[in-house]
Amino acid sequence: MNKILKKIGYGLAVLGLVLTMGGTQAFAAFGYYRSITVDYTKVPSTQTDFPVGIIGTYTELKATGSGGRVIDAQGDDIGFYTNSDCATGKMKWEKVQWTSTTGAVEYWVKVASLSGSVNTVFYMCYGDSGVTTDQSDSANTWDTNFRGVLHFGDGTTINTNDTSSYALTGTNNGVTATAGQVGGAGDFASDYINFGDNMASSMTGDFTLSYWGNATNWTQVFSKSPGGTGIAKPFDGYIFYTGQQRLWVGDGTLSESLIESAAAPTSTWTYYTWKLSGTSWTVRKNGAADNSGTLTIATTRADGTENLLIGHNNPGSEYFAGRLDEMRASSVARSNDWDTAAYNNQSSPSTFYSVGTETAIGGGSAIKTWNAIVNAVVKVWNGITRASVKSWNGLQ
Ligand SMILES: [Ca+2]
Ligand SMILES: [Ca+2]
Repeated sequence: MNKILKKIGYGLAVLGLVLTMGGTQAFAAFGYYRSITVDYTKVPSTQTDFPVGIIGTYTELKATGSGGRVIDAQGDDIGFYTNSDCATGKMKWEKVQWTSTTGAVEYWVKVASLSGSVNTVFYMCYGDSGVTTDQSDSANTWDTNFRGVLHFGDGTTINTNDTSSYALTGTNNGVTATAGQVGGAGDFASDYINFGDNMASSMTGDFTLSYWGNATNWTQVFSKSPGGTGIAKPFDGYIFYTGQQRLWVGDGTLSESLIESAAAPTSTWTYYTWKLSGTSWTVRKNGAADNSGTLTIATTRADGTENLLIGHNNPGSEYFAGRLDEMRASSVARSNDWDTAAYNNQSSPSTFYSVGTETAIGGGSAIKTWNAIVNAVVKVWNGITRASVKSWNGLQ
């Protein structure tokens, strides 16, 4: 009898422990998910470690006090997972914006393999009282070939810092927040951002520069050049006299330029990509080929001691007048297919991916979780069946 009582006592202790564990797991879990399905027809070929922009307004992502599902005051209980259990397959993402009252968000989620042949699915998970700290990981969202990533803030507050793993500080000289192509943009008049003598030492070989612009005067988008008659060290985005955008590069002795095929549009959001791959250089506009050429100077560029400026030259009086958004610098030549996928994502997020209806995860029941553990653990421990445990304590 004593032995049996001891066994029951021990069993109760174990069950108590299991109950505690089960309860903890059940309450610290996401309550809901919506699937994100990227349309493969918007991705010309499979891309690796591609940052997908999740940009839109989703009412479930409002705070609970505003009628949504998000519990944490900073929206930290919103996450992205490759599995619909919202517990395994945690992805890397950057949070640029979460507006508690509207559910307007801008996230960049790193997708290990974004397929060009079948739809890619992952999950936006939300509503977890157990998550109260920031789960984003901006530095690891962008692969290390990204040497600069600028989002320009949320449209209300300007942010001129780089969010890539290199985390460069951009000193703001008058650029203000405004609405962008993607979330917020920078509003430039006689303003600029100064990154100091940075970034370009890694960009003396192949590179890719991309940005959205909406301008009345595109004169000077970026510059790392002595200005005047000095050669670009290594690049200078200065407009041609007939109104086309023009990229200069210099190898330390000589410089050379590539010019877009037609004048830059006025006051229209336009996506530009400039890249160098060996002796081939290319300008792309809105995700499609625009102009290309063969570089005749040395394929290794020179990096001078000048400051890298956005919206201005150094020294000089030329300025970009308009809005700039989502600037990226990479120390590799990104493929044309990568560029087209990025354009498709940023120009029309809602057709690049679809969002599934809300699904509740696991019913949210602590007892359900506890019973699952009982079946797996206690049954094996002492031969007690699921039925007898249920009848023993009246739980269903
Ligand atoms: Ca928090
Ligand atoms: Ca932006």
